[in-house]
Amino acid sequence: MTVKLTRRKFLQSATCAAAAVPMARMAQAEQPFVRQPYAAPGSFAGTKSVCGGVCEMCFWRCQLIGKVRDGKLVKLEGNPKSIDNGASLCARGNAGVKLLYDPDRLKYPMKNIGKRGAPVWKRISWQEALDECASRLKAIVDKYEPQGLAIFPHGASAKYPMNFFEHVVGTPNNSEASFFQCRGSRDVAYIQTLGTPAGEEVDMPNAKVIFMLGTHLGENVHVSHLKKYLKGLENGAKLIVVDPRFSASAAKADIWVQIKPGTDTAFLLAIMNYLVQQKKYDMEYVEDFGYGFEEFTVGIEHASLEWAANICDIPAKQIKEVADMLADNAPNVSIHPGRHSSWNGNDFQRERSLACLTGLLGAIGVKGGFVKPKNPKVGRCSWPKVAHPHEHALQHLAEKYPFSPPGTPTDLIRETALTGKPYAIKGLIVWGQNPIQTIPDPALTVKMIEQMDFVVVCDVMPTDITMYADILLPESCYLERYDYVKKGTQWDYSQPHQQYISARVPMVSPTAADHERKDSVWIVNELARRMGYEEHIPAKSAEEMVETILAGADLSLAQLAAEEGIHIQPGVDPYGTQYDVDFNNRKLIDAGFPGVPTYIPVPEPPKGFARLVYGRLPVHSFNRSQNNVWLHQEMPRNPIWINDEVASRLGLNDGDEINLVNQSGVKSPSSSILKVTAGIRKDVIYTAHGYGSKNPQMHVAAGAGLDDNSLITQRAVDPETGTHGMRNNFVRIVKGDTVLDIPG
Ligand SMILES: Nc1nc2c(c(=O)[nH]1)N[C@H]1C(S)=C(S)[C@@H](COP(=O)(O)OP(=O)(O)OC[C@H]3O[C@@H](n4cnc5c(=O)[nH]c(N)nc54)[C@H](O)[C@@H]3O)O[C@H]1N2
Ligand SMILES: Nc1nc2c(c(=O)[nH]1)N[C@H]1C(S)=C(S)[C@@H](COP(=O)(O)OP(=O)(O)OC[C@H]3O[C@@H](n4cnc5c(=O)[nH]c(N)nc54)[C@H](O)[C@@H]3O)O[C@H]1N2
Ligand code: SF4
Ligand SMILES: [Mo]
Repeated sequence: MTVKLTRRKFLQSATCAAAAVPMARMAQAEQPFVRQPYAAPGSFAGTKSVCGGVCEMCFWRCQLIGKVRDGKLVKLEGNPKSIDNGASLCARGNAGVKLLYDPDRLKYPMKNIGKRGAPVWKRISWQEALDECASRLKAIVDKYEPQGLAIFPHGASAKYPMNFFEHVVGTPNNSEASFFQCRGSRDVAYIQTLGTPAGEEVDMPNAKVIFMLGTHLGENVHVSHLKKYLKGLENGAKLIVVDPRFSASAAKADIWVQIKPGTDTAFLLAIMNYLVQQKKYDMEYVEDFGYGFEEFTVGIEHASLEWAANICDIPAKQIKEVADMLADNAPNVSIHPGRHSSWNGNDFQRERSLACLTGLLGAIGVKGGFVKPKNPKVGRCSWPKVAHPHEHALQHLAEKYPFSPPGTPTDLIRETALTGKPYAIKGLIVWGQNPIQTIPDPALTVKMIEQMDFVVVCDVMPTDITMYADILLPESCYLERYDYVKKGTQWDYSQPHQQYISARVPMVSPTAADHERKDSVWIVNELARRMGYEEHIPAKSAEEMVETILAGADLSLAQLAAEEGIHIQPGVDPYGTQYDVDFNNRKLIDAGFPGVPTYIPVPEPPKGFARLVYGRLPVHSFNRSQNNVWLHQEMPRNPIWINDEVASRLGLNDGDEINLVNQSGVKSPSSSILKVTAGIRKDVIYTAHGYGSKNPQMHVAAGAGLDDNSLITQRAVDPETGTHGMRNNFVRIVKGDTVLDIPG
């Protein structure tokens, strides 16, 4: 079956994955999407278009224009000048208006006069908030040295504070969710194999085959990336999707491999061994650019089709079919590197296998392959690096995880804080991250927080982490502030190559009578002054910071405004850059790890349990959009997917109210509804991340749906990178007071 889809049809099927599937059982099991009507936005007559905005409902940062009337934003649209997202925004991007005007948003600095976790808030002035933050943080640095502080940042506005605390104050304990709970193991594995981080740089519009392993594009929505994918399908690319679940992408696949979770590396090794044995790999590319190929072939020769079929619980002939389809269309194949790669704690090996497969097929620097475009150069505006003697801290990290992504593994920070060894961590700064819902083992995170002398949280919404702050700082949101520039290249290289530069500028005034929100540059500068670091301040304001970055590209905010918010310039031909492929990596061997990609088995579900797996919904961003009323109305609770045969044996029905309890007896604090479907393996239970806030101040989101993270109490730390595998947790179903075993 060749898939040809119009954009509308694709987006329909993206939100309702099984709609187009010729499987009677599947179609029966699907629940129609329930749409509740919401108030029509009214007329846009009399609005003024403001260009130059950049979305941050997720981190793809699409370029916006806003329709503004009487100083109020009434609608967001894609900037038609964009050569990235174009005039399109996703549902979440559109709903940014509702974040801006969410009545639950943080408005004033607040002090917790109750307990951490059970706060009683008292409104305080910025003066008081900053004085207290500065003196408490300074006291910790004086007593415990800079490594006595830890920062958990995420997002554009967190860069400035992160650099301040790392470069100037000197703490090495900095853990970004985007690395340690997301893409860290992918990027490091690609660096160790191809010498460059992966990005999601595959030329899907020009591919003959698109190969995706647990990447559920369509539910995972990044507008320009989705457009690339769609263009590839429209151009006739064949699609291979490896996923234990019938995802939005599996619904469009020519081959859907319903793999047993955690076994993907065995699958990839068997494909590569078959290609080598059958001499179906790109010998010329391997000869010219491969290193350690001999050892590699020996190291994977045990990986027969039957061996992998047995481990992965799929037919051997399907593995052969996949390998043949890749070889027959090489080198014009997109081996998608994935994005969220923290799965089971054997993730570095899987990502390295993906990179080796890319090299084996010669799918590098060619149409349809792994192609890294050159981004335009811009200037820098960062805190200067001030020398700090924290070698012992760094040594601790280097010894434990030699292939760690930038920053410090979250678990290492928690462990260090809880044991006080090799040093005490007594101050915590959280900026744009919600560790209670995004770091495995939330109870351990709470313990770490409890032993802190001081906790400051800067956020826009009262999400769960804010309940643990001593001082809570309200930041202006992405529609009210200047911050970092967005740069990139055109996504579809069938056009003349182009690059773009845009900057985030406010769509509406950041000040209003009903609140006192400030941007991160202002907040951090005020802190820096009070902590005695004034001389290092790199920019007086967020606006000045943006001007400095733009000046590096001979641009200015005025110039950008004159160019409708986006500067476009000729790009560099992205094809032709080839990368060496390290099939047998010496550095890994020297550090005591296998040089050749290796399958490491992961724990199996105990009898009566299924593996808990989670992913994205098109209408939510991580957990940050839970309280957004438009998005909430699209999907008020997260359906819990269960196999239809399992459901029928347990007497469960679609729409049943259920809960989950995990292997350690931890039950989710709030319940959700069951989705009975043939589109999931019997040994897996799946739900979407980003529900079930416990903060009563989130009037839309509190208690709505089930929080996947509450059940992720067992973490699997990737031995090479220190990133956090989160899918080695196992659950049973709770209906009423009865706990139901999952039949084997
Ligand atoms: N709408 C929306 N889009 C987003 C985001 C968002 O919050 N909302 N977040 C963005 C971010 S930061 C990220 S990192 C990405 C995340 O999106 P992706 O990187 O695409 O996906 P994951 O969340 O890792 O994976 C979910 C898929 O993996 C499958 N899966 C689970 N276990 C296994 C396994 O062992 N093997 C295989 N082969 N598949 C498995 C699941 O069934 C599911 O379909 O999405 C991005 N896009
Ligand atoms: N259980 C589980 N854990 C996960 C994942 C999962 O699927 N399941 N996914 C992982 C992945 S791929 C990722 S990328 C991470 C994401 O992890 P996080 O970064 O923790 O998640 P977000 O939902 O982006 O929200 C973080 C916080 O930022 C706040 N925020 C939003 N905008 C702003 C702003 O402008 N300024 C400030 N100061 N704060 C703001 C939000 O209100 C929220 O409290 O989670 C990872 N952890
Ligand atoms: S993909 Fe959607 S949420 Fe993410 S930046 Fe683009 S419009 Fe915003
Ligand atoms: Mo992510």
